[in-house]
Amino acid sequence: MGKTIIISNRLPVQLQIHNGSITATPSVGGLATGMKSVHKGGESLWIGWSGLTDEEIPQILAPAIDNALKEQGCAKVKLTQNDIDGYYFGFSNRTIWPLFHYFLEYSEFELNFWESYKSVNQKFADAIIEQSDEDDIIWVHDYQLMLVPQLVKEKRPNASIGFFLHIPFPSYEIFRTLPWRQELLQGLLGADLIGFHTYDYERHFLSSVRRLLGLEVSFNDIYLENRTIKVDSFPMGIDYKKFSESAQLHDANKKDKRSDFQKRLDQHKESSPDTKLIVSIDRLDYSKGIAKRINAFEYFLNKYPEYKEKVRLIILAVPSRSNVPQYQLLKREVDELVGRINGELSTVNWTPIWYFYRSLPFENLIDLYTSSDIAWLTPLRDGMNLVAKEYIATRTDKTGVLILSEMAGSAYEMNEALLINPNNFEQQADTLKMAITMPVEEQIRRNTLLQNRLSRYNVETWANHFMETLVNQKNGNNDFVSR
Ligand code: ADQ
Repeated sequence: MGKTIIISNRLPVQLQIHNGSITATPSVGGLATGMKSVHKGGESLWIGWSGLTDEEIPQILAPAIDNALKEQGCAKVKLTQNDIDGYYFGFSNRTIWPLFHYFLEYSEFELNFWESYKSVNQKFADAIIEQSDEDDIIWVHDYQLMLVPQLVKEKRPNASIGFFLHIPFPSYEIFRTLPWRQELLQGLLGADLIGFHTYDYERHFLSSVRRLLGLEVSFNDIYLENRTIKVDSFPMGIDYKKFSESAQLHDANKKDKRSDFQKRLDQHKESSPDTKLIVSIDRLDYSKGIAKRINAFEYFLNKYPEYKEKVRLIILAVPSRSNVPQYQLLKREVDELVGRINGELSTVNWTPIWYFYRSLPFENLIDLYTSSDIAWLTPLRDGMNLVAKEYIATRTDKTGVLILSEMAGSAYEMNEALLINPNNFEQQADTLKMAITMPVEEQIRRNTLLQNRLSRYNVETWANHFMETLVNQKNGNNDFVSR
């Protein structure tokens, strides 16, 4: 068995050019953390885009950048601004993202975007082919790179190729509206193992393979002439230990060690001990249902006015894809909604919504999770939703209530949360009331079960499970060929 190669759109490092010198710092995102056990120094390689376009990299610094990346076990794919506009902001985020999240009306079927997607996927495949040997294990991540498995398979037929989709795979009725539906499926079928977060996404994918390509599918195997492809669900976990230990440390911190953000939250608790804090954290993305959540909050306050001044909604929205028009529209909508509701309902002692539009450091994320009585997450569609899992992991005393949309992949594993339909305001108003009044013993009972499950199937288990299945699948196929 050869080395392991991981491929994702972005490398798990932040490059900084300062006064002609380069620094590459590892990023702390969920995927980077999850792959830690797979991406070990010296034994593996991570290929992806560095975050800087060719135009942004001074020629003279190119070798230094390559060296800095190499030290982190990374190699970059060279992309131009034009590539990023067409492949990333175009096809990935204006065609596939809305379509796969069931926002058919936002999905743009632009030939130029598609051409760019094909050419950039080829660039990724070329980089892999250049850096790989025959018997390597290659793990490709996510919707930006769905053509890569086939492009690599053609040149590296003996490599083990896995693909994992981090977003939902839509039902056949949605997927078939895409003009390049066959090409995308063919691209994925270059893999030996194709993974999804949930059994439903897996089922939707298999149904599209059967109906659009007419291939033989049995249970979760797809039969090709000379090999079989395994399709399975691998629900992604979190770095449970990191979140629970950070929360314990946070709880132990004395007053002088608390962050300014936490001090403000403490002040709030002290001045209004009866007011419940409800938190929601997402990228500012239309799939996360942020505007609907704000409307549902207003509905709740009108239905149960006795909770005015007794609850506060904190919305942390992380800026995302802000040069895609739909995201700009959403930003305006959320700004206006928050302004209107706060304007109409605030009193001298109370502002119903605290809205932060920014990315916060990890320690403030922990401040928010640990200080909030309720987490309210309402995606209209979400591949998994790791925030739901992170909130539960930080509840060291096991109190707290999670209200979670049924449309999130994580809802399948988190039955003890209060599951809601984000389009049903009546149900959400009643559920918020239930969460506010839930007895502590009931909270502890639910969170104990959730924490046990999340700590067992964490992100490392997830990555190892995928890798083991990939290797087994490849061994099985080798037997198949030699029979
Ligand atoms: P996302 O759509 O980004 O991920 P999510 O799974 O919730 O959604 O992950 C967000 C991550 O960002 C969390 O780990 C969270 O801690 C972090 N984060 C959020 N706000 C932050 C802030 N202000 N500052 C710093 N960090 C912040 C995509 C899919 C999901 C799928 C994941 C993983 O859309 O459905 O769960 O990939 O596969």
